[in-house]
Amino acid sequence: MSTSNHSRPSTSNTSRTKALRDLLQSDTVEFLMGAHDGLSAKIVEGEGFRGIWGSGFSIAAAMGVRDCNEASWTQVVETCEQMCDATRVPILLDGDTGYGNFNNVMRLVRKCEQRGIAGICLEDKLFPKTNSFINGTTQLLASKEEFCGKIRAAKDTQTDECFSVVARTEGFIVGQPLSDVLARADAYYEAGADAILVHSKSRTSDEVVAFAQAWDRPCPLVIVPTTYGSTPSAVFEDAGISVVIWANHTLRASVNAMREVSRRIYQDHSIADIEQEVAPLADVFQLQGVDELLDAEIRYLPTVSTISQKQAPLKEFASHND
Ligand code: SPV
Ligand code: MG
Repeated sequence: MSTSNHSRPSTSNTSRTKALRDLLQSDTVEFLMGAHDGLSAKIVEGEGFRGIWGSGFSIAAAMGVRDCNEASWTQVVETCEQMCDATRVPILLDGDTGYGNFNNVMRLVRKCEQRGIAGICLEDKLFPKTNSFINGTTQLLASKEEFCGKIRAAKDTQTDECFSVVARTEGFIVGQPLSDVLARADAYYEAGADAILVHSKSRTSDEVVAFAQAWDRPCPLVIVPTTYGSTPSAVFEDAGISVVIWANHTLRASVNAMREVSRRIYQDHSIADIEQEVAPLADVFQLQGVDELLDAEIRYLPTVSTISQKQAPLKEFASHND
């Protein structure tokens, strides 16, 4: 066993689950930022976010597929594991419907715990789900009873007591009235949910604020204000919302950036004018942790002369960044 004290500090799974639970139960409003791969997760963490939303929509889009369970659950969990490996903050995985019935949920929770994922959000639609903003009127909800079984199965399966199960109701998405949405959330709380995510596709925050005002259970509320993003966060805080998820903005920012750079290089047949506008290689090396490798080379390679030709360019670019 190595006695080195130079190794990268790690964050144990337990401290991440505790960190997510603390965010959910915080007295002030907290924010999770969506990410879809190791790089975006690292960038989100680097900008100060204390937790990450493993967005199903964004992970699917990054794979070039629809947010309709076209990506398999193992692909999603593997992607989320890469995000965990790249960061130390907790990740709440968007687990959609749990990819099947209660039994699939149980296996999903086991795998999430094994991979260092701090919590999972399950939604009360039918598998295969469709993104909430696609043709919502044709979307079907699971029965309250069936979904409660999934929540109970998830809670009974987790081995880390701080692993969080967030129950997401899509009642407003399919046009249910407030009373029905509240009844669903109430049942999910009784089934053991650690928080309720109440989703809405309204252009205003009225639905979720009305929900929050009527919610009298000691159970945190989570929202995803993608369509009502112009609402100031103070409104959410005043309404008693615990966690706000900015779900998909890293993915959408990357779409614009990749399209623009591809368009210009295609038109110009040159990269000359673009160089100053893209991230320097040294920046990417830093995000990849090349410094750590250079440090390890000094400790583990017998002599500098043994550094392979393949590794040498990394050193060169890294030092140009100084
Ligand atoms: C996601 O990010 O995958 C979500 C949030 O579920 S939303 O797309 O806004 O429904
Ligand atoms: Mg989703």
